[in-house]
Amino acid sequence: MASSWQYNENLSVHPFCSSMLLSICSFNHLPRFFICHPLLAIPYHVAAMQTRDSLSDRPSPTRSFLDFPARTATVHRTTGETDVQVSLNLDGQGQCNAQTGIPFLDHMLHQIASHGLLDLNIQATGDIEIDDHHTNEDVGITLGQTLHQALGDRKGIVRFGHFFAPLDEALVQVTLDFSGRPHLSYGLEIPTQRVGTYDTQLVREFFVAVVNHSQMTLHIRQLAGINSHHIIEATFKAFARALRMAIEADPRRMGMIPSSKGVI
Ligand SMILES: [Mn+2]
Repeated sequence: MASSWQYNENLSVHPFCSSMLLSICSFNHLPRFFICHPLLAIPYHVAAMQTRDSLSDRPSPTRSFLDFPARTATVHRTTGETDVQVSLNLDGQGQCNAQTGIPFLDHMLHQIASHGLLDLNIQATGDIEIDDHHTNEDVGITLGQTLHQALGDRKGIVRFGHFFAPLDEALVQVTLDFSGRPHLSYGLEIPTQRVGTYDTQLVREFFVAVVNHSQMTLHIRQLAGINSHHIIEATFKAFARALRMAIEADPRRMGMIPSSKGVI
């Protein structure tokens, strides 16, 4: 198994430095190391950065570190109301191509990809001449299905994730768990009916759909916020970062399902 953070033996450093460097590269202990050894940290930091730069062309650090099989999924879902195709790479680089016909939803999907470090391609057509409800919901359903498929049996993942995201005056906390038990606790109080042309009631509908089809437990708490755009965008950013935490590898869980029951 190749590690993108593996120790580079070509660096000329003292053996003690080498062992420290290995720890830094493998387990990302740099902040603690700075605190314990402020005068010694700089050369290690430089060496670590050189190592990282020499490996920077690697496509996916998380995946290679864990040796996960490819964690990708594509779902094409067609109904009488919508046609939605979602392709997802959990170990991506934040690339997003979202064309749902709902510009504000596209903006939020970009937040999920960018801050979740997912690669996301979402193409949707739907009956938006009625309103955005069906397309918004079906994008959420299909995204939830791709998440569920790409995660598979959940072996080796952290499983839980949480994040507080500020956006100016808005502050939103998201906590989630890939528990296998769909649940949404939705605590947003969005002060306006619309953001642009987007009906703000559709935020809840989107997350209901994602939760039910990814089998995720999701709690959303709004701690502050005045502007509707800020509140919603902070929510999607917090969701993305919490998602990123939950789907990343737990090196001590390698090959194991993160549940005391042995199954999720
Ligand atoms: Mn925005």
